[in-house]
Amino acid sequence: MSLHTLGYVGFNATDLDDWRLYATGVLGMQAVDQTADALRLRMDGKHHRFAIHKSATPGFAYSGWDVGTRAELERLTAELTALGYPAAEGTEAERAFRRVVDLRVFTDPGGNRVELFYGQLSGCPFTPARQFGGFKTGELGLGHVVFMTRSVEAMMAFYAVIGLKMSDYIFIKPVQSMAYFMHLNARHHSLALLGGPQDVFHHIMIEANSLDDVGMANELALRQGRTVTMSLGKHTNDEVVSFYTMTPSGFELEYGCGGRTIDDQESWQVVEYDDISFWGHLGPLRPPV
Ligand code: MBD
Ligand code: FE
Repeated sequence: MSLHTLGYVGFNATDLDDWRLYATGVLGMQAVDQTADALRLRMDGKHHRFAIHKSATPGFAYSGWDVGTRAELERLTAELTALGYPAAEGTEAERAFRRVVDLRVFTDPGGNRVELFYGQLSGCPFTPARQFGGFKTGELGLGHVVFMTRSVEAMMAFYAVIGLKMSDYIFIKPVQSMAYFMHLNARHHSLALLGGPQDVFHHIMIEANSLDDVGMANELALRQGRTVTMSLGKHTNDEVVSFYTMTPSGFELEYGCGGRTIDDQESWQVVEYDDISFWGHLGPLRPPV
């Protein structure tokens, strides 16, 4: 299996101070630095995993995929270019801000900015803002991103080039649409696609090492007055116990623990589930009544 991982993400927001309060006070992240333009947040020994950019239009900005080496960056760039997805070179300012050796910038079929990179600065001391047992990252990457899209087939073909393979499907009855879960390392899914009427970012998931930290984050979210969009629950496919809150960027963040891994790609069976959760996760995808 490839060692490609979801390495960093960028989001837009009108209020960086609110994002810092949320990330440090609820999620357990460390604020690395904040300027008038951007807030960078650390989750582990990587320089930062989240960058929040000041913008009048809040929402998703980019996903950054660590492809390991310059040779792999060149190979994937050639393959995507041949498929009709031309690359832009990352600028010197982008390399410096992201603390990577090099990056290429693409646009996926849904119109989302995608960055492939290698050489993210690591070995940085992680000092969370509160007592916290850390995030599950490393060879699993930082978590998963989920897009709603009108172009499921084209999106799957694009991300397949980067190495994403099908894990399983869930037909989500309340919204009458299929969700596709894909992996590119042992994390059950680093990307999911939800068929739907528009191309829009749905949620990002990050994984704590312990259930206590998920329970604590749930309490702190409520104490901070954050909107819990899906209650605590356990997913069927990846077995993650999680809850969802609305971020200051206007999309949801799933905060979980206990995800199963795909350790043997050869023997993995792709199956379809008929519900997203064994229990809980009451909200739009699992209506309480
Ligand atoms: C997930 O991570 C998820 O967000 C949903 C909706 C279903 C299964 C796993
Ligand atoms: Fe999720």
